[in-house]
Amino acid sequence: MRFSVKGFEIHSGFLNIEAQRAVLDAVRGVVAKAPFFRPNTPSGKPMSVRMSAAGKYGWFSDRNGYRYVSQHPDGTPWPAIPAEVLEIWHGLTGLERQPECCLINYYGPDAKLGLHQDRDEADMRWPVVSVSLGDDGLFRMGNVTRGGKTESHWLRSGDVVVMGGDARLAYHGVDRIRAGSSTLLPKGGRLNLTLRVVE
Ligand code: MD6
Ligand code: FE
Repeated sequence: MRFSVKGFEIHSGFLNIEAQRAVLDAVRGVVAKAPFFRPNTPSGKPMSVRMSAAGKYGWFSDRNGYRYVSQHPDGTPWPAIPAEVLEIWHGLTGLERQPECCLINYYGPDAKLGLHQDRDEADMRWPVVSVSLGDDGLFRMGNVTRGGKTESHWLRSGDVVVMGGDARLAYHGVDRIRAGSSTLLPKGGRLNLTLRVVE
């Protein structure tokens, strides 16, 4: 089922359980080489979400601000974006252009992600595609400027969101997860992959 909330295109149940497991296995392969870390916000507080990445660039944050970097904090290049994940990008966007970053976010039971814009990329005409696995996450969608009305939707395992067009610079965030709502991840929690063209 596909519908739109404030310009965010939500593909509910896009990945069936087998496809979710295949993507999860691929993500495990990435995280084995590029372990999760907790970035600090520019103000110096550790984020509650754990992060890793695949592709030419990963996303990073510390006292020097938010930015894309070509290496994991341990100094090694990021692993390649798995084919299973690229397939989702191409299947939904129809683009020939490949994403250069697959950011991997892991939410434990108490993790959340404040309202933000994705604006560290060079060209906002490219969409961002986001894949949810594991526990449900309450996704809040707002406007291209801070403030105003927001709408929330529970993203479930296998849901894919395309943020493009007028929604590309819309504020969004994850208020909370519903711990224990999915059995996909044996230890629970929520994984979110976001695919972006960076350059
Ligand atoms: C998340 N997602 O769902 C966080 N960004 O865990 C994002 O921040 C996001 O879902 C850009 C486009 C789609 C998203
Ligand atoms: Fe985002």
